[in-house]
Amino acid sequence: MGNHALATNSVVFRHANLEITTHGSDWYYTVCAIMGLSAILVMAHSFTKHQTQRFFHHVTAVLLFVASVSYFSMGSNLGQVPIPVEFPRPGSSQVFAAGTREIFYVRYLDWVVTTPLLLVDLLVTAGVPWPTVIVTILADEIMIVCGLVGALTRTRYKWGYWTFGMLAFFYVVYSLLVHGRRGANAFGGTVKKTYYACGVVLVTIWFLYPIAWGVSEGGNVIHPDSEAVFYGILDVIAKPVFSFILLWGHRNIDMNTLGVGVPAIGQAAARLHEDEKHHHHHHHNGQQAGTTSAVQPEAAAHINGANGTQSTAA
Ligand code: RET
Repeated sequence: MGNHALATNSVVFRHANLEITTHGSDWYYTVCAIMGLSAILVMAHSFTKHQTQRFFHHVTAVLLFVASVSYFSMGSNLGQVPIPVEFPRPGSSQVFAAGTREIFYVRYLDWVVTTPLLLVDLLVTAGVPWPTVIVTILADEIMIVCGLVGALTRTRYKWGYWTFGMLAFFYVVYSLLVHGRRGANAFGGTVKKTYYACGVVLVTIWFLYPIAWGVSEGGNVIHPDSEAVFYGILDVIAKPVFSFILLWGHRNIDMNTLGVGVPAIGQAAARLHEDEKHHHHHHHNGQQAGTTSAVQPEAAAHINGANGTQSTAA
């Protein structure tokens, strides 16, 4: 059973002179499988957590599924468009003056959905306030759209988009280094450790993307098969590896501490009834509960009484 994707999809739209080969296709399908299996593992693991404690599992599973679909597209030689190159490089053994290069715009559709989710994973871990999260995500979206438009541009003006993208990227990094770090330091403990571990992976790996772009869509230096390997390795570290470190770090963090404990259906009503029954002899046990350092004792008593995982009242 060989890989016939290239031949089958050669009839879909137009094709560049310089395209992935079956090797590139095989590799893209391999990464597609890694992303898909990781997503399934994350979903399976989410069932070991209480219903209210699955926020990061769900965000992470979604971004892994989206990446899997994007890699399916690229393995199938779809989600691409031929673009004339700025530098044909006649002497190059990699791109040999092919003239048009295959640009996978589907890569950017993936990133425009998944990079904000990765930022949510990291910034919400540090308890960063939502207005800051939204502004950081906006900068991230600008960065990705600049990368897309630049990749579709034939002339040297493509580097203008790359430069604007870099400016937006610096804001994202600034936000992680300043706002995120401040939040993580305020929590200390496991939250801080997890934020720093994942933050270092994210910032170092993300810095390599503009370089990959510079030698692929930008400068037309490396073959689309090499581009597949370059981006593929980055994506496996930026998504599955990053996610596993993050979720491992979250094994002992209470979602209510971070404000993303999702109430089970009917729980709010149940809590109301409980409160009405017990309001005569209210227990102020928030301090002793230990896991809810970020909430006021009053609020902590309510949360502990209702979420079923660490009820010390009753
Ligand atoms: C572009 C070109 C414009 C300048 C910059 C870029 C950065 C892209 C990044 C992408 C990250 C992607 C991830 C994917 C996960 O699988 C758009 C290449 C700065 C940082 C993390």
